[in-house]
Amino acid sequence: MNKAYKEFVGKIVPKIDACLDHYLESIDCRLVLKRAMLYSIDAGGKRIRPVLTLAIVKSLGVDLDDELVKAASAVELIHTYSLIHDDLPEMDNDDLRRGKPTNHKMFGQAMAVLAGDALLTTSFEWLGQLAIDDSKKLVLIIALSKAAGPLGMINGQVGDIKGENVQYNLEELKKVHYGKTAALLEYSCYCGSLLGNATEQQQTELVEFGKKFGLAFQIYDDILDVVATEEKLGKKVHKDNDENKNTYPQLLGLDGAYDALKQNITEMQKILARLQQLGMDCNLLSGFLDYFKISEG
Ligand code: GRG
Repeated sequence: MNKAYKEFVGKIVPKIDACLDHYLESIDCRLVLKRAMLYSIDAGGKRIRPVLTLAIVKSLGVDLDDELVKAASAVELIHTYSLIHDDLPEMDNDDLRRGKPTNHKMFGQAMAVLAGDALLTTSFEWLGQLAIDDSKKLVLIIALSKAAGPLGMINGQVGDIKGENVQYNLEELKKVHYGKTAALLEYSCYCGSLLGNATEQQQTELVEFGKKFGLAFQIYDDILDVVATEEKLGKKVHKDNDENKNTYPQLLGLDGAYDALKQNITEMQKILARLQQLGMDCNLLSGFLDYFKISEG
């Protein structure tokens, strides 16, 4: 495990957690709504999206402060809303998430929908309130809207639902994975490049890194659904197969899925090498590649 990455995660995740809790606690709304929002926010997520943003900002030589932590954490609200809605009976119908009862199991379906809606809208409020340059704020708000909306995550989810019992080809599957998973991770890298004042060339590479990381992240998620246990994942396994979902193992076989994952990892390593040549210290960012434990295959 990359030491710089481990130390960074150990220090930054508690700050992200505290930021999320502090601002959500301060909202003057019905207590049950606040509890439902905080339940899923505090349910043990890895915070990989804000961590990625902040790792990029730091690697670009900018000191992290509370405002930057808030800027980076806005995407976590959207990620959490997407999981709450994805778990609903009308979508994936899951009872367990991160080893705990899903939001609608705790608060009922109506409150789960509303808690998700509230997290989604609060995310944009946070970005709008940031004490950073107005033009940067606007660019971030548009980028996050695109990543989370019908050009990104929502489109991916529709592709996922419409793909049940329909065989996608690799290009079609990549598009679904891009929307479902990579769009938010790509945004996280874009956000980091903007807040860290990356050059245009660095920004292009960082956005590509996010896209590849996101695709690898979803391929790995597909693989885990086949090879991992419910205990390890904190959610049901083998669901993709049971629901006839389009996944990398279903399309390419398990070995083919591992090969695709390895190819993405190699491409990410090449991007990091190019970023290093562009003057960025990529030691911390290389730690994100350790997330994929391909030896399990
Ligand atoms: C319902 C609008 C709407 C969108 C749902 C993102 C998504 C679209 C559904 C969630 C289920 C899923 C397979 C998402 C793919 C991305 C993924 C692997 C999410 C899990 O992300 P982690 O591992 O979660 O970062 P933690 O628990 O660490 O926060």
